[in-house]
Amino acid sequence: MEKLIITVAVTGAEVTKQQQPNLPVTPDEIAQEVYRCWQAGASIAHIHARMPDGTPTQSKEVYAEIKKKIQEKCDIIIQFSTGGAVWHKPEERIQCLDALPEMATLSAGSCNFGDDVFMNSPSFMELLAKRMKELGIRPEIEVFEPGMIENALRLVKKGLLELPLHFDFVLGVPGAMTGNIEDLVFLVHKLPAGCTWSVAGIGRYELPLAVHSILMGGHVRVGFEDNIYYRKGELATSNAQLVERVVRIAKEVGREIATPQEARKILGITK
Ligand code: KMH
Ligand code: ZN
Repeated sequence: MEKLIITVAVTGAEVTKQQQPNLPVTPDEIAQEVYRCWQAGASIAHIHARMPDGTPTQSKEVYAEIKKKIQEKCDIIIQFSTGGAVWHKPEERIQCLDALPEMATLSAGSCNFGDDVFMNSPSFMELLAKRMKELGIRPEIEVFEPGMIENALRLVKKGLLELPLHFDFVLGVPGAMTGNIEDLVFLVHKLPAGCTWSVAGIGRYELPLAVHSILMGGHVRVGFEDNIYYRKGELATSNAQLVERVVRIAKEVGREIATPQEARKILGITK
């Protein structure tokens, strides 16, 4: 089996310091937390920028500062979020690409998101795909619902994305697809041959989906963006604690952990 790529989503756009006191928010805090996760075995850092007061921002300047600070510490693959927060406008969301991450997310459709709607119109998806192609940024296709795989393949047909793609199944968002094992198995079977995939289980879905992905040959995303607990009723002490658990489980079942350089090779990133 391919080595395991662990993505850590350290901050997200929704979680607050009130909910999780160890949430990294400033560029220094984010870079330090990413560094600790890299030491623990993460090979991709999924980044959302925040203003000093914790408000989510898609400012390219803040993203550039985070990138610089991470790169001073380690060689982890830096992946920026073009998803931002539900209230960010498309023109704000796309800005972070100008800070030239190695990877960026491309959410492949719209869905309900808690009490909100996460909007990704066909024209915005096309714009994101075109811009990433121009800038040589490797997209990660975010899938919250099965139809989003078809949306991504439509972009392939239009020549805006190329196979094999890397997908991330974000499962358990209230309002979108749940994160039961049969949901994951169903999605994996819909992917064209040669594509790679990871799974980000939200809340209580994080750990069981990670374990199944390890056994199924997929990859894993963990972190405070998706889940702030270590176990029911017990907050995690850091994102690194969540990464360390995945590393321990993977090693126990004989799945080796990919370094960032090995992850680049698996994902077809040339650096
Ligand atoms: N914050 C969500 C509305 C992404 O990073 O690309 C969208 C999100 C997806 O987090
Ligand atoms: Zn995100």
